Amino acid sequence: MERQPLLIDGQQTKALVVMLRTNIHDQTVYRVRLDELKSLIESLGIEVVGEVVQTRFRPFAKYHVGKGKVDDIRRKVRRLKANVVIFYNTLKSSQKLNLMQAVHCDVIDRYELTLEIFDQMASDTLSKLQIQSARLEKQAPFYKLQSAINYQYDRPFFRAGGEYGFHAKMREMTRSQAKIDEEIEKLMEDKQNRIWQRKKLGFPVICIAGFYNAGKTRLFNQITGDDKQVSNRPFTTLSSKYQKRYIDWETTVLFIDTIGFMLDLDPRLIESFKLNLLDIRSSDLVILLLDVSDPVLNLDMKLNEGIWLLRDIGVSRDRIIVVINKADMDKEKAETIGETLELDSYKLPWIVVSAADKTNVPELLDLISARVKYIAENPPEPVKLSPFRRAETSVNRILAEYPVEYVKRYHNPFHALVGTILSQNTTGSNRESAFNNLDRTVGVNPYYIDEAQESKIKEAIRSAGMYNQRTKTLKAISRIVIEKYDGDLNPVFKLPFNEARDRLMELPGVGPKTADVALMYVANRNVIPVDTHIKRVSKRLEIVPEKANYEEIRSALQDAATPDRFTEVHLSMIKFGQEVCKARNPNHEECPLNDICPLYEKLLDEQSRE
Ligand SMILES: Nc1nc2c(ncn2[C@@H]2O[C@H](COP(=O)(O)OP(=O)(O)OP(=O)(O)O)[C@@H](O)[C@H]2O)c(=O)[nH]1
Ligand code: SF4
Ligand SMILES: [Mg+2]
Repeated sequence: MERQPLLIDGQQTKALVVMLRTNIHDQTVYRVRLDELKSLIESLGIEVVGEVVQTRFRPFAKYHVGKGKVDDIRRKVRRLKANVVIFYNTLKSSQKLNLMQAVHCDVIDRYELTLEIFDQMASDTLSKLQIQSARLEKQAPFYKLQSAINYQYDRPFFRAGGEYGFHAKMREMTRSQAKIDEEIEKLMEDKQNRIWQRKKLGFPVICIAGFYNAGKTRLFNQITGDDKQVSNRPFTTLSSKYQKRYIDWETTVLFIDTIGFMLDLDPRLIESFKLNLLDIRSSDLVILLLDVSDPVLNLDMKLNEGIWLLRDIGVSRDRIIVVINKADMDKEKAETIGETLELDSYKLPWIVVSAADKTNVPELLDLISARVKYIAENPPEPVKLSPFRRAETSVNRILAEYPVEYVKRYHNPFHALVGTILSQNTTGSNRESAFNNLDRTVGVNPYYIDEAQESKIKEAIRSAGMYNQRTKTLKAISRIVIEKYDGDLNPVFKLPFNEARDRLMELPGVGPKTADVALMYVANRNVIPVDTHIKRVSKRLEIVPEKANYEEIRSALQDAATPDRFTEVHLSMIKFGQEVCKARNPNHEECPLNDICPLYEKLLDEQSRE
């Protein structure tokens, strides 16, 4: 399908591309990257009218490129009648704004361009929401800056419109961002559960991954008999597709077709599309698909970047099969490509196929079947360390080293709430004795607590500390539970997870942790509640950034474990935090995670410098 040209103010969009080449010795690779950018731009129907490349090992603060280059860009924009400047490099909001003022036209970077392509290709709700969220996140600082200097520039990328009321726009953006993130959260949970359900079926999962346009979907269709959309436009597939296929009497596998990679993949895109990447990570085997018709230099870069990307996502080398596709397009090159790329030296199984005329497709299936059997007998070591995998490695080790036997503590929702409220900032045994006293002398029931004298409750829960405040909270909760829920919280616990959580958090003294703990214990909901130990451990191990909030920690940990182990993760991490990674005097030397702990590494560094 031909792309209709994109229009700005009724004129066809003409782009000037700009790159700051930071490796002064690089004479060829930057060309491949720039050409890829151009073909991405052209896929949107935009004409590329010229390019500007500057070589400098570090970007300039004001415009990313130097002032002289900016003059050059402005002159070229005027002469070539360009109406958008597209940077290969990622721009800061201030740089984008300075550039727009200096060159008098729209300026975007490759990240925004990719989001524009994704936006046009997205057909399912989750992809659309993920793109909207990524866009808003990128635009917010820009609008803030624009608003701050009261500069009225009325044309965000490709969307001409009337005057922008910046403050109204900011408010609207913040509101929609929160709403979108909430919807994504719901869909993510759904999808994660489906991944887990699929795993439980027990079929080996084979994911077809690789760069956009390599022919992943065409191969997927060829193998499974499906009819998913294939096209030569980049990123035709944004959300994963699944299909079972019988290979031989011993092997039935589930194939997954996924989102394509691009060179220099921006980590923010990885973050936005982490659910698709979860599909890749949770697969037993990953096909890294390449297109033989690409120039050899591109193929070589894609092969190496592909292996690294898979490693970052968490796929060990033993799980990778390299498949070179489109053999029908250049048979001669296809025959020698193994040698040209020195594929044997990678020590990965590889094969050349054609999804179009089925060349070697049966052989590929045989290879898959053999690898599935091999991996079943020789399960590969999990990938050692990468930022993407830190969470998973840490969680797995903590689970292995600090097992906790799960004893279902509460069966009754109200008991769970009261127990959790009593447990805040106190030890397990103090909580237990306060709870038992309360049950014996008053009764852990909203009606009894509502009627009881405050002094009686205080006396009963004294051992947990903060008894004045806690008594008030328990009384207030009991009243609401009686008035709003006729004394019975059971129906609330049967609501969909997010709704149940919202209802519980409306109760006084109930924050996300208390709600999550209650939902986990009573309703067996798949959630990892984050307490103070888990928060500390997650930050020290850099599973999350220092400023991460409750939701970010919960989400990072839940991504790192399968839902059947969420409760264990919660309990084991607390045990690890209490026994080893303590708030004061953590036992770094004895810690089984010290080889992957950034905090420990920093401490050792400091010691060696002293
Ligand atoms: N000649 C030839 N063309 C192929 C072959 N496999 C795929 N193609 C073509 O390559 C283009 C991209 O194919 P897709 O299957 O959509 O590629 P993809 O990897 O799924 O791409 P994205 O979903 O965008 O990441 C289409 O025009 C296909 O018809 C092949 O074996 N031979
Ligand atoms: S090395 Fe120290 S800081 Fe790091 S996880 Fe272990 S105990 Fe905690
Ligand atoms: Mg596809």
